[in-house]
Amino acid sequence: MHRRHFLQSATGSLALLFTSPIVAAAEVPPSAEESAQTHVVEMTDAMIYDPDVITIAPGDTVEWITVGQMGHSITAYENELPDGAPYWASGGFDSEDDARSGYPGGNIAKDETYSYTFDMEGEYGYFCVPHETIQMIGKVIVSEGGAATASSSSGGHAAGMGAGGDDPHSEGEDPEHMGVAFQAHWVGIATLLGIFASLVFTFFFLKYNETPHSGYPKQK
Ligand SMILES: [Cu+2]
Repeated sequence: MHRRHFLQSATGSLALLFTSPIVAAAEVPPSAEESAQTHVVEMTDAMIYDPDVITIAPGDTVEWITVGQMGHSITAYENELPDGAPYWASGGFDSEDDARSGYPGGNIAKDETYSYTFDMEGEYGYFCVPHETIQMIGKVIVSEGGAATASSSSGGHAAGMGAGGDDPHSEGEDPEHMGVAFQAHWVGIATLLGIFASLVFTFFFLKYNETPHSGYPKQK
């Protein structure tokens, strides 16, 4: 390879190394918003709520969507409501008994959704009327330090992880909510790589007046 061509392509790579971190940094959103959020729980043909335990902040909404062929209900356990919280269930039933006997009222068919906004803190156990016997059961945890508002406090984060422990998609583990954009790691790595590459180039230029593999003898 001719030395000039090698240098041109090498310079191009270097330029890429230096500009890509800048682009990545520019795309980082300014800050995570603190407003009410909507959290999606999928109801699948494996007959589970995914995630089955979700931690949210007061005022947040949970939206259940049936992603499989089979229909499901979202039905609150009457004895698993915070004190004073109203009964809730897909189909708008006023009690667990009504919801059980009223099914398939409240059935959420394929691609349909049911949404409910939780204002009061506490734990809300719920189940699927047709699949309760095979443990299609879920829980919504409403907590001021919940995953959605997971502040800078590591305590809140740990609580979120504990509550939703087996759920890798829980918002509590989203680093954006801790004020650190995920790309930051790559910005740092790319910058270090760029610095290192330019040092290597400088070294070989100063020592040999050549790049290491250009194949041109220096002296006549
Ligand atoms: Cu079900």
